[in-house]
Amino acid sequence: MSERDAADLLRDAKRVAVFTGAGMSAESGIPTFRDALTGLWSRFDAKTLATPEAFARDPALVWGWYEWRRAEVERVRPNAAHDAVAAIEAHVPGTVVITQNVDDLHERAGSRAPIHLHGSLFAPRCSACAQPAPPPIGTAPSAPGPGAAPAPRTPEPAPVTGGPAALDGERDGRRKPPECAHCGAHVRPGVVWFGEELSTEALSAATEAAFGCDLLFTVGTSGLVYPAAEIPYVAARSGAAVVQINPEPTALDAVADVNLRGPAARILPDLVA
Ligand code: BJW
Ligand code: ZN
Repeated sequence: MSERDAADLLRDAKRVAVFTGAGMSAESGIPTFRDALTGLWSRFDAKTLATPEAFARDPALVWGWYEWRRAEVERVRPNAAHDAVAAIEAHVPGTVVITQNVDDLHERAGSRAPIHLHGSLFAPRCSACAQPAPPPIGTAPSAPGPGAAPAPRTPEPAPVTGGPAALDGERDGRRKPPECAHCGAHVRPGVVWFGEELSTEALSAATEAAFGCDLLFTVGTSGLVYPAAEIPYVAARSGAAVVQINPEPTALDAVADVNLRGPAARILPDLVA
């Protein structure tokens, strides 16, 4: 099946779900995780930065890394794929956007209430009492230096030496996390790390949307991370058509009725044109 078939499916759909991953934001300039040369996990070690154990071991390293990523997201704009998703929402009432992304680019493109399965860079909370904390303001550190992770294939961004980022005990992109106003414990990034449970509310809402849709787009995700990667299977099992948009083959190829190979910012706008 072709792009034309996918556009026909969209035209006839009554309830659409759009399941997105890091590839959705790639053309805004935000790196994916697993792309071989440019993915975050090719430059940084997930175990050292994206687990609860990492935060317990070195909170300043982990907080600094997420602050750097938050600042990168703040510097970029939604791309044509985010705009196209917002256009689908505008044309097909009841469309649900389910994202694994921790950026806010869907919201900034006009999507109303995307479900953030893996949390958000903009919703920090207390690591002990879970109270939400105010989003940090001000400059962010550069990416962590050699203490953070090996850089097997590409060089890391240069570590900060001196300047404003060296204030408050910072070095190599480290930044001391704020303290919770309620209990004094460290504030942590509001994202879902490996080995952590997803929000029950978010996962239930996503599962319900996948179960109830007649068309699901899976866009820019490798489909390797569970339980999020179940979502297209839930849709397929309930009888929905599944359309995948990705320049590369993925683990979700088999569940997709239509595989459109190409960048999201080119293919999605064509479907809604
Ligand atoms: C383009 C493009 C363009 C490029 N256009 N496309 C079952 C089997 C095996 C393992 C497990 C399992 N169930 C659970 C696990 C363990 C684990 C897991 O899945 N591990 C696997 C990796 C092996 N899962 C967990 O740990 C989860 N928790 C859990 O299971 O808890 C259980 C529990 C129960 C009870 C008590 C306690 C616990 C949590 C997973 C959390 C994932 N977190 C991260 C980091 C978030 C914070 C942060 O941002 O730092 O989420 S990891 C990372 O992967 C991030 C992403 O959301 C997620 C998915 O990545 P995504 O979006 O697919 O990106 P990539 O890079 O993989 O793919 C990008 C794609 O884009 C590629 O295909 C490109 O081709 C494409 N692309 N340019 C379109 N222009
Ligand atoms: Zn607290």
